[in-house]
Amino acid sequence: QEAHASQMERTFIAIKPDGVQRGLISEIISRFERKGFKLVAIKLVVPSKSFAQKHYHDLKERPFFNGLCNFLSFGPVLAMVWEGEGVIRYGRKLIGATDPSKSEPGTIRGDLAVVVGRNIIHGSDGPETAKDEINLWFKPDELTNYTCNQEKWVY
Ligand code: 3AN
Repeated sequence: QEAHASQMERTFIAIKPDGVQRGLISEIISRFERKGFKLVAIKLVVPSKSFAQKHYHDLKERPFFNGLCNFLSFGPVLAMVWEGEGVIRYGRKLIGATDPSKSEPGTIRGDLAVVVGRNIIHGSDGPETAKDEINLWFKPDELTNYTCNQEKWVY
């Protein structure tokens, strides 16, 4: 059991300005918490447009890139790092499909969002992007390391 404690997988999760302003922070955090994942970093930030462009650099050729970056930098974003076994892939599952009109009920987007341009949450799509996004949004000393008793009953 001890082996799990130090090198657990991490992912970057962000509640976008629409999710923050619609009052969905606690709803979204509670879904990750209840699953058994562990919050290791969190902060509320207003990204600049150039920061948003860095975050979404993979999408720079897409027609919606400019609107997407304006949207992300419109207001506070809740940036988080969550930790747990399989958290990258399962985090995506909790979030649901990119287009909320296609995401299943029971997922965050399926339950709480309607259109793709306002899909309330971001989650890293793989181990490399998780690493890059955590490094982009957080300084090393903003990431915590701790064990909590709850984990003894999750793993
Ligand atoms: P995901 O957020 O599910 O990883 P990506 O990486 O394909 O999906 O897209 C990143 C973001 O770009 C989405 N969260 C969404 O806000 C926006 N986006 C994706 N497709 C479209 C689209 N067709 N029109 C407008 N915005 C889009």
